[in-house]
Amino acid sequence: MYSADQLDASSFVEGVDRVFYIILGFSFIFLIVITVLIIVFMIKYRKSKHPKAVQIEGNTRLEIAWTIAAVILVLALFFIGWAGYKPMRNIPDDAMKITAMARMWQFNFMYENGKVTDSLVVPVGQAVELDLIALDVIHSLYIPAFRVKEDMVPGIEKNMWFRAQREGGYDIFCAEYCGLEHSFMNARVRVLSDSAFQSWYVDTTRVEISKDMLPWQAGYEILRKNGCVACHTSDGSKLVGPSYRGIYGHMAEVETGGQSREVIVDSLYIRNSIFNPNDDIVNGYNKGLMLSYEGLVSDEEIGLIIEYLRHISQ
Ligand code: HEC
Ligand SMILES: [Cu+2]
Repeated sequence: MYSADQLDASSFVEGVDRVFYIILGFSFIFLIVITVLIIVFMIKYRKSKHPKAVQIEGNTRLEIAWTIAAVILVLALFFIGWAGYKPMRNIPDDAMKITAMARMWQFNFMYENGKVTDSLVVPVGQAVELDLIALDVIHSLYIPAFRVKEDMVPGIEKNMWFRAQREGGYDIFCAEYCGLEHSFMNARVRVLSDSAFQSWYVDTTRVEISKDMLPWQAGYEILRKNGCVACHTSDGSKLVGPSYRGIYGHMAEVETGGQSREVIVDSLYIRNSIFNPNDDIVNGYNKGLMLSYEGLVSDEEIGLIIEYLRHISQ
């Protein structure tokens, strides 16, 4: 929800809100004028007063007047809208670049120093450019509080930028219907002070795991942060992919290069399932849905994931 204190969340709020309220104002004026005219005409030309209908021929002057008035109005709205939109397309040269990746049903953000996160962390006051990559289907990155939204289309290079002006946390939504769990495809932007951002940025441990977590708990945290839980459950029920429950150490029926075979689910198989998901397709599931996590999940993290899978398979 927006509250008044977020009205300066980004430098675009003013321009976008101005157009919005001007258009809303015009709509309101027209609503009143048209409604009043309808009522006046209904009373003035009611049947008891005007028993015989009169045919009125065109009025050239009136028609020219309303055509010109409508064109001026629409052009004025266009230019006000354009003035608000143009700065959104002029990305400042000093903008900090972050790659935003979308897949079903998770956003990830990759920083220039290799940091990968599931929430977008940015410094206050600094221009940020997001390079948008969709890995599977069309998504759309929408930050309502900043008044920015841009489609993410597979195979097309797109970008967007903003300058956050107030420290705090704001919602990110996927604004393009992208399948089963689209409505849960959201994330957060965290706007930090410059010094807080710098100390966060230099810490390149990939997953923020607290010291008192057991390895299997850390493993679950990694599954959650990478959005694996959107497709895999831990309670034995089927989702988009097979459940994690009980798979470790058991046999899986898979199709490898068109051939059915049985494999034992061990560390090697799990690692390969994460980096090359389409090598072995588990029977009853579809190929091509799970994308490779190579470069996103480290070997160390896979170790923790395996700890978790063992834990829930005992
Ligand atoms: C978009 C949905 C989706 C996401 C997200 C996803 N997977 Fe999968 N996963 C699947 C599907 C579908 C299969 C079955 C087909 C196959 O084997 O490729 C699968 C198979 C697997 C298997 C083999 C399971 C078995 O029973 O043999 C493992 C292990 C696995 N995924 C781990 C992960 C991990 C770890 C992540 C997150 C880093 C992840 N998956 C994210 C859809 C997904
Ligand atoms: Cu989406």
